[in-house]
Amino acid sequence: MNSQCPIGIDPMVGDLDGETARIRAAGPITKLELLGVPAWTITDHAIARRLLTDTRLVKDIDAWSLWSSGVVTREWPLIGMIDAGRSMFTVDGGEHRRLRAKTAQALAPRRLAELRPVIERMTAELLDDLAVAGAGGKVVDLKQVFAYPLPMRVIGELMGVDRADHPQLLDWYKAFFSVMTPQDERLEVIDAMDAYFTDLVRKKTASPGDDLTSAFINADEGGELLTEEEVVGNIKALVAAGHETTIGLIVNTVRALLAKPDQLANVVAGEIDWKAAIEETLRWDSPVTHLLMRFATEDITVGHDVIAKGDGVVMSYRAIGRDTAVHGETADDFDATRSTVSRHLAFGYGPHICPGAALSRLEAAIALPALFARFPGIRLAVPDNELGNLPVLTQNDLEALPVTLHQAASPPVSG
Ligand code: PLO
Repeated sequence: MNSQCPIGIDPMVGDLDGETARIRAAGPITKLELLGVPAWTITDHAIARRLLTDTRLVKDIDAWSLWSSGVVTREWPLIGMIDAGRSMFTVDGGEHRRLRAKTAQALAPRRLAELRPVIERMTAELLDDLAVAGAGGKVVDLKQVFAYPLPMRVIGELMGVDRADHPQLLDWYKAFFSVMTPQDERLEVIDAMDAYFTDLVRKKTASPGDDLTSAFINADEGGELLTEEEVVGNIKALVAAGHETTIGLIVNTVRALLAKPDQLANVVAGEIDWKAAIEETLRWDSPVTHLLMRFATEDITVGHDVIAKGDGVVMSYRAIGRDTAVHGETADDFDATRSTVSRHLAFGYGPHICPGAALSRLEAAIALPALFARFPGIRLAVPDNELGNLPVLTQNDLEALPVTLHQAASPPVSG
């Protein structure tokens, strides 16, 4: 039983591998302390799968006893991750299916095929920017110049968000996720984002476009109209989830490969599929560290522990990816040739499984080969162990990824 001493999570993310190991060592189900608030977490692949399809766990924050009793309030820095408005992210059952239906259509493989050339063009543009920023062997932050803007451009295109607004949105999300942001500021950012997306919905109501925002607003034949709150909630969820996590996927894959030149060489030579390298990153260095949160509507027994009615349950996806029962004793190593690369839960499981999984895989599968084809000499500019994580508790992404694009030009040979 682990319920006695919750494991504190370092909000500065000073040693993520150490922390992942520590919570795994505490058992398949254990208690975390998230900035002062206790919650169960799952680190075991099989248990996670079981609970992610258990209808006794729900997303509705009102089922959380610490919230309904007023112990947790809007002052808690992580509240925005849970009290996020009504959307496909926060409801279950039939209502959830209704709110999610159009997203599934919009992100279906056939529709994604149409997006491919658009993503290729965006990638090529950003690689041009990267070439300029890193010209002459200068150290350049690959995250800032390449990985950070790309996913917002893609999801922005899909949702009908103006390119001119992307820098503002990215700033807001950065402040929203960072533990460094004072809570009063974070609450203002949340209000500003709500106002922004409400305004977007009203504009698209007045003049619809060929985008998912307009599709949410307009009921199709036999379809039921979503309320404005639901449309806004869905858009907020898709823009947030559609960019932040994919930045992490691109950054973490580049980092893994630059730190493992042998595997990178095999990927570039076509001996290892790009797909395998991307799946292995999802497993080994999952862009989502902890997913907050589900709540028990009745007591749920898991092994020797009982998740009591009203308790909160986190899925620690990065730890789940290191489950030795699934991936063997080498689970802590990045190995794109392992047979279990695809057996991860980085996109979740069950009814809430990530509706954007195929889109994020597509973005990574376009961006990464293009990057390494254009800059075959790309190298880390600092040792791997000096790369620092963003101070974000739930998301796994680097603060910066300094690289050089070309090996330094050799000095001119004199004589
Ligand atoms: C971000 C703030 C938004 O206003 C509401 C919202 C909805 C969906 C959430 C997202 C927030 C944070 C990132 C999440 C996303 C769903 C999937 C994504 C949790 C809270 C992941 C897995 O990281």
